Amino acid sequence: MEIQQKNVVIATTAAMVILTAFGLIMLRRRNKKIKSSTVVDGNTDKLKTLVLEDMKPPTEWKQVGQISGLRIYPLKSGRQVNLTKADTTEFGLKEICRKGTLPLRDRVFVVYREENKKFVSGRDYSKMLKITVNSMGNDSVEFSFDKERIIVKVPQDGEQDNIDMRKENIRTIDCGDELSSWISKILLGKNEGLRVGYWPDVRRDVSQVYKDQLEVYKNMSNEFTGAYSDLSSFLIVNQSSVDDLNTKIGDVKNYVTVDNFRANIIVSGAPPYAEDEWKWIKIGDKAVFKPYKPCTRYRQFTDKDQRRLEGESPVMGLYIGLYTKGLIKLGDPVFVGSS
Ligand SMILES: *[C@@H]1O[C@H](CO)[C@@H](O)[C@H](O)[C@H]1NC(C)=O
Ligand SMILES: *[C@@H]1O[C@H](CO)[C@@H](O)[C@H](O)[C@H]1NC(C)=O
Ligand SMILES: *[C@@H]1O[C@H](CO)[C@@H](O)[C@H](O)[C@H]1NC(C)=O
Ligand SMILES: *[C@H]1O[C@H](CO)[C@@H](O)[C@H](O)[C@H]1NC(C)=O
Repeated sequence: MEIQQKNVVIATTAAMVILTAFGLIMLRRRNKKIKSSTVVDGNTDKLKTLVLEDMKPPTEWKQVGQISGLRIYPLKSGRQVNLTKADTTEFGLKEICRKGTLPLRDRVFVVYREENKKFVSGRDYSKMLKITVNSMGNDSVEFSFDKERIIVKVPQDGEQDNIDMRKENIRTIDCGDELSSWISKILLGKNEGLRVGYWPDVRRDVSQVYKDQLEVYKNMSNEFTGAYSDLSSFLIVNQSSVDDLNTKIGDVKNYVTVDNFRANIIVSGAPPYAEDEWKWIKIGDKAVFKPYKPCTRYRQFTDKDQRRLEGESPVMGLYIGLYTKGLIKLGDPVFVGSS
């Protein structure tokens, strides 16, 4: 989802940043669950982000609802794929499929402009929302739009490029001329201009470019970034919050659905906006997630630091990062805990 970025880095906070980074380095490491890849360095321009070892999940949980939807968007801004069960990975949800079939993952394909490497989204070309990606065998995917389709081999390695995604430069592997010309024809009506990139499984680094966010959202971490998702590997939305929003919208013609938020996990049976209070989330009997930031849309902030950062952007849903892996499926109980 779009995060409205406000540049609020203030020179006078520099000393605080250094102190905070120092304090975090001093924090005791514990509870090693998933190996950290966060690099700590002496560069004061970068904020050291929390690592999983620094976090401690609760031991007691309370059920607040159950999973009513699981979605991935293999192409950023493309059509959603509904799943009934999914694997949780450090970069987001992954399809569980037959052996020998390439599992689809969340937002691993991205479209960008050839000339300046800037990514494009459904805001630029609404047709993107109807582009479907299907897995074809063990190493290929099919892209389709209406009756147009193309099958391409997913690049395993190959030359990496940097694409420009808002404040970040993110690495990508080009998917080749054929797909480039196919997508350019669909979206631009000509043979070239756009390229498609594939995720090379590298961890993004938000410690410098999103320093403003990190200063306010203390539980945000490099390890919670996804592939080409906006900021987070997982977005969870409570169905009842969407229902509640619709009662405020009033006019049925303008009703929104949970699909408008392009979330990965949809929870039913929780009170409206209860996500705000969720410090930790467990799904099923194993997967544990750390919520760290509201997704800004549709509701206003009361906290003054959040307000300074997000402006008047309303909230719907929560960005959460993976702490303990586990399979999750429709109907699984959702628990919250605090610590
Ligand atoms: C996914 O499920 C939702 C309902 O939960 C439905 O509206 C939508 O059409 C489905 N999408 C696809 C691509 O099957
Ligand atoms: C896909 O399967 C073919 C044989 O069907 C095999 O030669 C190839 O190595 C496999 N590729 C991957 C990426 O597993
Ligand atoms: C970070 O998480 C802890 C619980 O693990 C919570 O008490 C704290 O309020 C969170 N901090 C922020 C800024 O959200
Ligand atoms: C959202 O929270 C309310 C309050 O518990 C709950 O009644 C509702 O079931 C939740 N909705 C979802 C989708 O979990």
